[in-house]
Amino acid sequence: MERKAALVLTLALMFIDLLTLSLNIQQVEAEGAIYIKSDGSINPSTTPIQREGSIYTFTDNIYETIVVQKANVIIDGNGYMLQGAGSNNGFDLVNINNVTIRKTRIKGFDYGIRIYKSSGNTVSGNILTENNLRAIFVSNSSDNIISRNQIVNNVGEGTFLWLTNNTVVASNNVSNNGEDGISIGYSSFYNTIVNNTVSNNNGAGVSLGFEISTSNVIMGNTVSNHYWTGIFVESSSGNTFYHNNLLHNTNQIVTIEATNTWDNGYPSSGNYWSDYTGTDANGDGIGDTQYTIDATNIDRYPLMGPFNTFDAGTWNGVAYHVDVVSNSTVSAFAFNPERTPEISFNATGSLGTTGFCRVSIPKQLLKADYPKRWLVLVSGRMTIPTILEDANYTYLYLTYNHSTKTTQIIIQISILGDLDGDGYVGPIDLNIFAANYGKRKGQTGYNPLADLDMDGYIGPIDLNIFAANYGKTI
Ligand SMILES: [Ca+2]
Ligand SMILES: [Ca+2]
Ligand SMILES: [Ca+2]
Repeated sequence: MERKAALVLTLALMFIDLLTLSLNIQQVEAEGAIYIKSDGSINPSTTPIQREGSIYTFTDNIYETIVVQKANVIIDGNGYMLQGAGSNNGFDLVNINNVTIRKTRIKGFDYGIRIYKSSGNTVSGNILTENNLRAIFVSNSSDNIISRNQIVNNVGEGTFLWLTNNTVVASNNVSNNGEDGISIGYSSFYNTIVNNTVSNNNGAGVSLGFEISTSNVIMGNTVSNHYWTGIFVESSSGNTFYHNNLLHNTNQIVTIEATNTWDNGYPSSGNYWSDYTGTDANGDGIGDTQYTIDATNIDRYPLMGPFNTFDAGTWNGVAYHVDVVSNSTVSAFAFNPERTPEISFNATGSLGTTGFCRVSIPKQLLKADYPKRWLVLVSGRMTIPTILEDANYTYLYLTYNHSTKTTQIIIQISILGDLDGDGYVGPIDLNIFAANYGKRKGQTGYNPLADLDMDGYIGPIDLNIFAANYGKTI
């Protein structure tokens, strides 16, 4: 009994010790912190931050926690450092909305940025390194945006969403962190994890675990080179993963007691898995056999090459992307909306191999309706692509040979009958058409571009179409 009483006493003393310690820490933290106060003032006023209206700009490095108590402000690190001594939070946002934190190098805290019970905040264009627990920690919050940050070389996790909804994590580089790269946990719903580069983290690249998280969408991310696993899912079902590239992870995925969706239907497709061994006999860029994770987790439409997405500009207030799935390295993407609208990009690959690409073009951006059609130029040669469609996209599939030169691919809208591709149906086209007239597919002189109804014969039907379009421009 004595021993037990002594133990209880010891524990009680330890508890009081811990309590005192934590109170002290809180006091120290409060004394050392910098406040952007609800009245807009900065405390202490000697802090190297310049205020201009609602914009607060660093004028030097800062070595204390910044507690943001004012809503609707922008805090611009201006490339300076916010550096801690290995504890506390860098930026602390509690019960505060519509704050933007940008262009700050945040280093050496427990949490580089903590967002708690807050919404409408944006964290963008920051560099977060060497933070101990989580570089960015969003909890009990909704409708925040974490975009275009470098979240690299942190001791703990990259980004953690905890009890958090409707938050977008987009276009970040989340690499070389000591634990998980991007984590979604503890009942987090309707978040979108999109277009991030996630590589070489010591935990999982993307993790959905710790209690049920559902209705999250994970798309367009490249998750590569994880020693343990690219994706980890535990007890979280009803999430959707598609258009991700899973490259060279020891385990591409570890899933425990979870059922999730791994594709976006056909022809939109699923993910690219670097260990997929299937083939594509029907030439649509999608493997002919499914990628099976386990009995309830199946990617029905695995891609035959990595997924790339490109910015095609903002038109009438809508931001458009063109996606290219290809076994080539794709570069120099451009969208030109001029008179003959076109998309162009370069493709390179190993000499002597066959390249393919599958280009997904939003119909709202570019559409070829009869009597117009898609025209593809591969290194200047006209090619007719295989075309698939769904409600929102046209998918163009084409193949070519990789050579020592870069293959330039141009996708244009053409008018039927414009056989020389100058955007006008005129005398030159008539000469070409006349030379091709009467030819069948397989015969010398059969020009698929002159077979305007694509029935395998260049004859009277084609002549009628040609005549109807004569003199027209695109
Ligand atoms: Ca196929
Ligand atoms: Ca022409
Ligand atoms: Ca024909």
